[in-house]
Amino acid sequence: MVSREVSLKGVTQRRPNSELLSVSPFLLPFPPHLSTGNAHTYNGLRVECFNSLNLISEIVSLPTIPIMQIKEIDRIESITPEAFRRDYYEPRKPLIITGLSKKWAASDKWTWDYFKSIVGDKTVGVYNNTRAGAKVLVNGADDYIKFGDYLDMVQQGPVQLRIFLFNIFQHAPQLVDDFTFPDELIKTFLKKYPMLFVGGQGSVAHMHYDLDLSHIMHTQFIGRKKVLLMDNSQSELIYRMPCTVESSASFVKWYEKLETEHFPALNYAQAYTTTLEHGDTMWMPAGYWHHMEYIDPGFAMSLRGLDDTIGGKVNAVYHLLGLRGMNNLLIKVAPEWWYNYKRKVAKQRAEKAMSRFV
Ligand SMILES: O=C(O)CCC(=O)C(=O)O
Repeated sequence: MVSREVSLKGVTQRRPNSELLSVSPFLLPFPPHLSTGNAHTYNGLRVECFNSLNLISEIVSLPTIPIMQIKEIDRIESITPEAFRRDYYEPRKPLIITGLSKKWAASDKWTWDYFKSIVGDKTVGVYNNTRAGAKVLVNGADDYIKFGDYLDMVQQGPVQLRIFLFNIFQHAPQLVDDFTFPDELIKTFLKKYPMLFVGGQGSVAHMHYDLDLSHIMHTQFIGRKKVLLMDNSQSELIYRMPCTVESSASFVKWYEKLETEHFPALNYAQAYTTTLEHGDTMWMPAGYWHHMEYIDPGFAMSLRGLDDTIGGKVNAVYHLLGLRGMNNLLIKVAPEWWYNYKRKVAKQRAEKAMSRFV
């Protein structure tokens, strides 16, 4: 276990590195923008340098300012359906199941070369890292290229291009024999819609939640991906823009610096994090916000399950038909006005939500 010595309120302890991120936000009174350049690293230095600020704040009685609470997502090798339902599904809490995909043929069989050999000639939409501007329609691709050419490109070096919601299984139905739906955990899987996500090193899926509000089992096959998740109840604190599933704040490299100068309500939000690695399956409850950064080139598959509550289903229909339609219509007819209006309303709502804490 990799660990470092950390010094908190005069007490020095040795703590595993894996704990430092989850420990530090609860203990530190200062938000990231008051930090030194070493804050938001994973190496424990952040804890140490804030310790002196803690001490100063105690001596001169500075007010305590919260910072975003970020916890590591629970990890488990396997779980019974009863425990999953009780501890994760019902409370809507994310989980990483490390053993679920181990018995799948896909675990070893799905490689870059294998995908290229079976669907390399199909044309796919690719998405760059630029966040949607005033005139960009929801889910509009930035370019179209052959899947095989894209796979060659991402293996050669950092490429900030992603493939998003690719139904590779329509082109190569034999792939569905390489895995099994974990029906014992979720009973409502949409079996026709397993989806592939691919990204080059450095590519980013910006903070959003999924329009269809489905529960997701997201299995990472190749490469590591850094994830930040938040329950939908955090929407106002993270500047959700009206008629969208997007935040007006950027979370790019959030682990180095959060944009709290411009988006102070982020300090009051609660989040979960992990780094997904080969074989990890992440359970992400319906409506969860997610932001993902590709540390390495990699790919993952999402299995989607309908929310089994009536409210969830109605909300999904509203999101897919009403909300997306309205957003796209306003992007077409009044792009600049709508772009600014969405941001203004997100800010007003965040300030109101933040005022409940202060
Ligand atoms: O892994 C990715 O590229 C994005 C995943 C995602 O947004 C999703 O599963 O909804």
